[in-house]
Amino acid sequence: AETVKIALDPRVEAFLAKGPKKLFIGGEFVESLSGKTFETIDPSSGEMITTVYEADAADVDRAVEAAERAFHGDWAKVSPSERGRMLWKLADLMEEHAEALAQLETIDNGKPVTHARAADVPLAIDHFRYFAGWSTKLSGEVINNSAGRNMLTYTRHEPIGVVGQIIPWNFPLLLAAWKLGAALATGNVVILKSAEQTPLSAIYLAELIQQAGFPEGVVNIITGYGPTAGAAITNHPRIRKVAFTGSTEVGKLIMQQAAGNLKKVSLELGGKSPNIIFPDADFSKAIPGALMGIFFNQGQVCCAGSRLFVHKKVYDNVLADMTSFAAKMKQGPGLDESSEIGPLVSSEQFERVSGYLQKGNEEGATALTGGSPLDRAGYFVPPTIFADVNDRMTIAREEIFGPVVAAMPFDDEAQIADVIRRANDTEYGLAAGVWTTDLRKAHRVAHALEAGTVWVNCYNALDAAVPFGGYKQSGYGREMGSYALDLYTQVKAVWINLD
Ligand code: TXE
Repeated sequence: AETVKIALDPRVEAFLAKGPKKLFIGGEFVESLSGKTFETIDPSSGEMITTVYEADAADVDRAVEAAERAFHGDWAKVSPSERGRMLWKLADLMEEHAEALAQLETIDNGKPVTHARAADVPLAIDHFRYFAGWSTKLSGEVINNSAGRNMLTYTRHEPIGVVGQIIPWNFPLLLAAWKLGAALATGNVVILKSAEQTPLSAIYLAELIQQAGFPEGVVNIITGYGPTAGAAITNHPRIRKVAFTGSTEVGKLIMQQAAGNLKKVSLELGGKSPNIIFPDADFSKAIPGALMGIFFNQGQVCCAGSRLFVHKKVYDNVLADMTSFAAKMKQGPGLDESSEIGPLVSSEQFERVSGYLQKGNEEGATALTGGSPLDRAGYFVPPTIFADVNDRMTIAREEIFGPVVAAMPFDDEAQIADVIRRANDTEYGLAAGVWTTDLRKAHRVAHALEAGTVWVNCYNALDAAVPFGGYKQSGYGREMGSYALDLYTQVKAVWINLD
């Protein structure tokens, strides 16, 4: 395939030229104590981009020291309004560096640069601005209690202290923003570990954090692997909270590790989200919506609409339209501005998703388009639509985390109970989609679906002001919106006897 890659932003070139990339601890860029490094790979070619220092438990200890010093020292002296200004300043700096951030995200993760420019970077900037505003709006309550008439009781919403944050590779910059925004607005200090597949944009962000004026040690960003650096965060007794986004499997490990020191835990995990198209849908919206719902970010989206339920009256037409569109999507390196879909993030993810394609074929599903990985350099799996899927097949039950949709007809006349039962027949509960022009049906289905987000006549819509998180094994807690403040504050009741 012919590709025309864009010229690299000089800031990206300069950034990549000075490797290995360092950890950001106590306001400085430092080598890991072990001196070990690892490679980060360009998924469009399989070639090394640069090397990065590998943190482990000793580096986490060092970050905890720096964070505690900041929490009890300089950060405690910063007023809420100054905190807000620093977050806003960070957003301004990100805007100045938007193109560099977008390109780095594409180089490391593989996603089309047009998407990184239109979604990842502006959403991350917005997120910091939204939470900058919350810095000055935190308050407790004064409570009239019955214990005594001359008793004054009030609550304070205080920061937790040192918080650990562990993020995955699908939206490296945006998820760093989701984690940092709420934690900093509420006055915490942070140790954030990026994913080993995609460390670069978080390190670049650390340079901007340094310029934004946060006192040293307030934000510490480390790069390294899960079982070493990640586990050192969850096991650390002086890190009082861990926020994690990643697989349900590792989410369970995080809870087990955190149980030993009872740190607070919030988890945003996997999904197998149903997307339901009723026969009265506006298909000019539903079809592109269903396609974007599964193919955006190469399907590496926790809330991807990976189980597509289409009413049997319209099933053949909807699938035919989706197939002709998917078959024409231009797939190529993310740095080619004409690419509509890029490679998967890593060789592991490529193997995992290829395994599911094979499983789908073996279990009797029919690939209307795609169905086998591409034979070319890089980790390319084509957009795949499986028809003839039933509810028990592996591809209908397990999170694939690739551009693979399992399409299933449903057959309700007036009743919607059956498709709701099937949609809810999963251990996951992150998101769901409903396409209908019947207002009553839309609300009834939205209420009945067991999911933390329900989109009606849209999909993958996200905003810093709207809570996001999972039912069932898709996680605990809600990020974004005012709900995220609860994840990073603890409530103190103060009693004053006025007698
Ligand atoms: O995720 P991991 P992986 C799902 C998706 C994907 C599968 C595997 O189905 O195919 O997970 O992806 C850190 N203690 N999602 O293996 O391992 C790790 O270093 C502490 C859904 O890449 O969960 C990284 O920073 N930390 C998801 C982060 O956890 C540990 C996004 C996520 O990696 C650790 C990504 C440990 N023992 C994958 N082990 C979503 N919800 O969006 C790993 N980590």
